[in-house]
Amino acid sequence: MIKNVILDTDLGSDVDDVGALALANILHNKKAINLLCVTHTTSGLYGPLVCEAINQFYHNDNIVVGVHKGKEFLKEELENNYPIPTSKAFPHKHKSVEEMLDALEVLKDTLKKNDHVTMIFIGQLLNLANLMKSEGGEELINQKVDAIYIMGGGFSDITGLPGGDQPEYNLCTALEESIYVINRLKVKTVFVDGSIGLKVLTGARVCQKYGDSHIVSYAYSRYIYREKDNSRFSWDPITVYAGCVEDNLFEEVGPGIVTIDDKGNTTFKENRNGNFYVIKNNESFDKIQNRLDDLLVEGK
Ligand SMILES: [Ca+2]
Repeated sequence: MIKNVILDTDLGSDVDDVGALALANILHNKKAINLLCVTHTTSGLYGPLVCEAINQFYHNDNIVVGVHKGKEFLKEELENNYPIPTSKAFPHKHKSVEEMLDALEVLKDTLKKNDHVTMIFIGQLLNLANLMKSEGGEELINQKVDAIYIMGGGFSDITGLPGGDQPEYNLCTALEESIYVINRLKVKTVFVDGSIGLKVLTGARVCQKYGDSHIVSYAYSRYIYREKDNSRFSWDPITVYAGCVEDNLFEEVGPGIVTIDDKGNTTFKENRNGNFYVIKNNESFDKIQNRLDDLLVEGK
């Protein structure tokens, strides 16, 4: 059975969300997953339009993008960078975020209509916290969600890698929500520590091959912190891959219990009654990079 997937992103502040959403569309088109919907978690005005543009680029403009309509969060961050030019260069369904549906409604509606859902979070956990705090939201998750994948936390004791920053960016930029979510989640939850993403640079091959005709290439080659070959660290593409594809690239260590302190530092302790897992790479970083770049290049 192919996985039903919901992808929640903070696309806009970093460009690897573009590669991650492209990957989700590519896996959907290969019928490896069923991408049910996309939700966007910041108050950025252009990130959600780029999400729609990516879906449309891959002929999936029927996949709904919901936007965060709660308290204002990271509104202006780095929008001049790649989201504005990319949203102007590629067509998308809506003219502005005001016209788009509320992420909370999209999440609830999608969960009500589907079973065995995998939710993947590659930004802050605002939409997930809002869903859990809403009436019936937690029950919906417990009934409908098989697993949650989160790009977040630092677990260098498990990955064996340096660079798993503590406190980690995604969790500590919306700390109240992260603590709320981590303390209450009862379904299987898998953390992807940023240290693996830091070892894997992707995007160069798609940029080299397609130039500005390709939305991934267009965004990556305009991102302010890109590498010289237009590649970027792969935190989010790795999280999407690990959440969608069951193969031997990654291993889920666990079960156990994850705790988060009031500064956002995370700890994992093995416990057979726990519901948390942490990702560890099983294959070389070169192999992971090649697999992700192969998909990005083949996908179009
Ligand atoms: Ca992200």
